[in-house]
Order: sequence, then C-alpha cells, then structure tokens
Amino acid sequence: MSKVQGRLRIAVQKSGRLAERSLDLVRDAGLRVMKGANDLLYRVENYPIDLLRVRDDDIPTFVADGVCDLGVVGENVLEEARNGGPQAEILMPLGFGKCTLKVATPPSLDYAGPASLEDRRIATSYPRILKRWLESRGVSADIVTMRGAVEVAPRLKLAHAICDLVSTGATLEANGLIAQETVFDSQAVLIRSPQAPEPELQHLLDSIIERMSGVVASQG
Ligand code: PRT
Ligand code: ZN
Repeated sequence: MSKVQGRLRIAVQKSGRLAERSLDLVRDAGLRVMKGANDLLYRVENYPIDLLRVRDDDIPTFVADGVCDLGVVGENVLEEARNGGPQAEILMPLGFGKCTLKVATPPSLDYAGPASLEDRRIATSYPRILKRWLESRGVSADIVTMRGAVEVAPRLKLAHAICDLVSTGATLEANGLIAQETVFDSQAVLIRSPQAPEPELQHLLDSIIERMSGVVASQG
C-alpha cells in the first residue's frame, strides 16, 4: 500500500477493544466519517483524510513507514513492535484502553520475586517486552510465544507462568492465576509518522492533532 496523493491517512483498529473509542476520537475532533465502498477505508467527508481500518498489530508499521500519518494503537502493541528502525512518535496518551502487562503464576509455583522465574517457561503474546523486562531483572527464562489463550498455558503444562494483559483481573482469577509483577502499563496512544506529509497537508495534520489534543484534555 502506498500513499494517496493529496490525502492524509489515519490508522485505526478495525474491530476490537479500541475500535469504537478510536472512531469517537476522530469524530469528536470534527471529522465526518463516511463508511467507504470497502471495509478497509473510511473517507472523511469534510477534509482530505482517509481512515485505514486494520488489525492493531499492523498500525505501528504503517505509521513508522509513513503509509499512514497518524494512528491510534495500544502502547503495548507499539512497544512490542519496536525494532531499532524508524519509529512512530507517541503524541499523547488517549485515556482509554487501559491495561497492564503482568506476570502471573499458578499457586503451584512458589513465587518469591523475579528470580523464581529463572529457567522457567513463560507464555506470552509479548515476547519482546517480556524479554527486555527479564533482562532488566537479570533473569533467564524460556519465552513461549502464543497468539492467544495465554491464560490456559499453565493448566495445559505448556508453561510455568504467563505474561499477559490484565484489565479487570477476571481472566486471571477464572484461570486460578495470581498476578505477581507489572511488566508494562499501557493505554491507547496517538502516534505520528516520522515521515512528514506532503507540504500542503502539514497544516491540516497539525490542526487535527491540535483538535484531538483538545478532545482528550476535555475528557480529563
Ligand atoms: O484484531 P486485532 O488484532 O486488531 O485485535 P486484538 O485481538 O489483537 O486486540 P484487542 O481488540 O483484544 O485489544 C486491543 C488493545 O486493547 C490491546 O492491545 C490493549 O492495548 C487494549 N486492552 C485493554 C486489552 C485489554 N484491556 C484486555 N483486557 N487487550 C486485551 N485484553 C485481554 C487480555 O489479553 C486477557 O485475555 O483481556 C483479557 C483480560 O481481561 P480481564 O478484564 O479479564 O483482566
Ligand atoms: Zn492484534
């Protein structure tokens, strides 16, 4: 996918926990969103802007590469995508999608701090964030990457512990797991591409950011 001349692009999650609130932010900033002919692209009626609706995992790359000028994504997803290359810049936290990446263990594991994870297997969907955290604690453990259903890994003996997102804690509780460590605090963030837009769109981009910032501030 490449840029369409003369239009800005904002990447938002197509469906999922951030989808509705992301659209609300765009609308509250004064953009009139029209459902497009296809599901991937919504057009903004009153400005030369398109919304690109994708999996949240694709948003950091689209914004880093300049395919999209702005994006709304969980900071956890952005952090996991960090790879040393050019990166999207965080403009502001958005106050929704709050959650915490936590290490949790079954009662059978005698937990007395990060050292208890030494040489254990830990299942997670966030292997890079977990790896950095383990290194910062001087712990060496095996990381098992799972795309979903991380919380069942200990019961299935796939892992000794997990590292997963928690919001209410109900999932951990339902699976008999105990939260032990906070690895990363997250919420949805507005991100901007390191690539400048076409010069004639710069002013529009700045004013959209300004208005989104006003929306977020008013929600305090
Ligand atoms: O399809 P796509 O790839 O776009 O979506 P997705 O399935 O990857 O993500 P989605 O929609 O589930 O979540 C999008 C973002 O919402 C995440 O990246 C987080 O930034 C944020 N978020 C906030 C959460 C949660 N809260 C959350 N509770 N993401 C996931 N969860 C899951 C968690 O993984 C666990 O399975 O909810 C369960 C725990 O919830 P509690 O309430 O039981 O603690
Ligand atoms: Zn995803």
